[in-house]
Amino acid sequence: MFKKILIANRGEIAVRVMRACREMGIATVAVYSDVDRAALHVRKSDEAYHIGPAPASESYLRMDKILDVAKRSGAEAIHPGYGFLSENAKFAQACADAGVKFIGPTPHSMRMMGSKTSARQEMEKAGVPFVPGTSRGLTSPEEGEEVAERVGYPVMLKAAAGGGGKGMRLVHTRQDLRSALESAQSEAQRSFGDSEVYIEKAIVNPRHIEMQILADEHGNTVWLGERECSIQRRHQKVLEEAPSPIVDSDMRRRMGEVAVKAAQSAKYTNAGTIEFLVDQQKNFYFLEMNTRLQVEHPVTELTTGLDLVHLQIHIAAGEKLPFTQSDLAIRGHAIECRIYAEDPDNNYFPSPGKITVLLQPSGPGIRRDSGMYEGWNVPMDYDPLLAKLIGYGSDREQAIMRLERALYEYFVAGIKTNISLFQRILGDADFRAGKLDTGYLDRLLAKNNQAAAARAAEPQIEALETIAAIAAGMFAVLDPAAPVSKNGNTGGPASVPSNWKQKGRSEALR
Ligand code: MV4
Repeated sequence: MFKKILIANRGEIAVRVMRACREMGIATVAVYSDVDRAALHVRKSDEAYHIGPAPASESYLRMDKILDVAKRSGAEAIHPGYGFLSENAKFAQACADAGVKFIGPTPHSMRMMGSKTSARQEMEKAGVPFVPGTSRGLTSPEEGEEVAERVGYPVMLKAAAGGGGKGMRLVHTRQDLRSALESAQSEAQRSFGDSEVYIEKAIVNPRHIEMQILADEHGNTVWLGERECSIQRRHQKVLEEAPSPIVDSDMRRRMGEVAVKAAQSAKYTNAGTIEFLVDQQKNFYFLEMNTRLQVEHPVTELTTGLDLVHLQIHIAAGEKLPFTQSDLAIRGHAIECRIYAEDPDNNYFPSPGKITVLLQPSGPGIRRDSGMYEGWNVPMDYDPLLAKLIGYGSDREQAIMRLERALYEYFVAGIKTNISLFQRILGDADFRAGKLDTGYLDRLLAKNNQAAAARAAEPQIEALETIAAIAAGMFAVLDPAAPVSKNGNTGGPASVPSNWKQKGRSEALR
């Protein structure tokens, strides 16, 4: 087993990985940039090395600097976390060349799953269902038109080197296909240096459900249950839960077996996730594979009772999985809220700055994976994820109640956060009914914006009513022939001034 591990990341995930290391008696090495000198992951580590200025390109993405720290500190392994170099095959290879164990899959698996078309070709061979369409880039507009006729409109054009929604085009009719294909290819060339674009039938209002898998280096692969990740804003997940409200045990087993087949076709090792699109009839289609530990892994940990980071480290140390598929069971329900330093009243723009007061929730069923502390300066240079708040219960209702209670306890001053967004989501009828799809959050925010616009208009409406009432009162007084009801009202809107005002005025002016 390793004696020392370097965590090539920052924020909440670096703290999370360090916790697993400390529990295993493994020393930890942190790396940090100028703005992270006082960051929590630096404070929690046994050793810390400065690796450069704030920009990730000069610090957390600098493979040479990170490998140099591994050598100087004597770290035998590197955990990449998520983001940064976690899915960089060149980095995984550089670790292997330097004799440092990369805690994750091999460069081969990463490369195979990194290109959306090579991944689809592998799935085709493995018999894994993927969205009808091509598994290679289109070679001509005519080919695109032929496939679109076969699978049926609407279709989705996607960049092979893309991901996370970049380089995607939804096309509804044949007339629009050629121009959409040209613009998708030129955008792909500009954004990814690779103009390859393939075509799929568009799944309307899909759910995004992903399956966690775990594989050791001795050919054993298991599935650990699914996560519902449909609540996203601009392709960024906001709230995730396990299990999915619509997956029953039979569907779970089928998705799990497909995910294991996909992982085995890539000779995958360590923790990975197969993303599926699920249509309204609950058919599921391979979308892509994530070759890293994901932000939302805690909801799987809570519903399986496993520690995925412990298991990643044991696998990287060459050990066999300590269980088989039949040993595993899903129990209870977990929901994760991603707490971002963003201003919900200003289009969710990042809200960096000093955290002047921080009151954090705890209590029954609450897990908090946090990278912040009172007095810390949230930098503007990185993803604004501050912490993950996870509620666990014996069922979905209890998880929701506990999370609502915990959000009520959360108090962060000095910066803005999106905590209020979760209070809206958890209280929303569609959310409680499990009626989710990738458009859910856009619809909720539009609903809230309409309500906010109506509230904003209210003062004007009240002002207009008051003006109308005054005008009516003045008219009644100035025109004695106007009908006046017995209580002195002139029959105007309900907000007409009260009787005594009316009476007083009419006496005085007569
Ligand atoms: C799709 C799709 C519908 N039909 N492909 C978005 C990012 C990338 N992961 C794939 N995405 C989609 N691919 C077909 N054939 C809808 C989406 C999609 C989406 C997928 C998962 C999570 C959120 C999403 C938000 C918008 C669109």
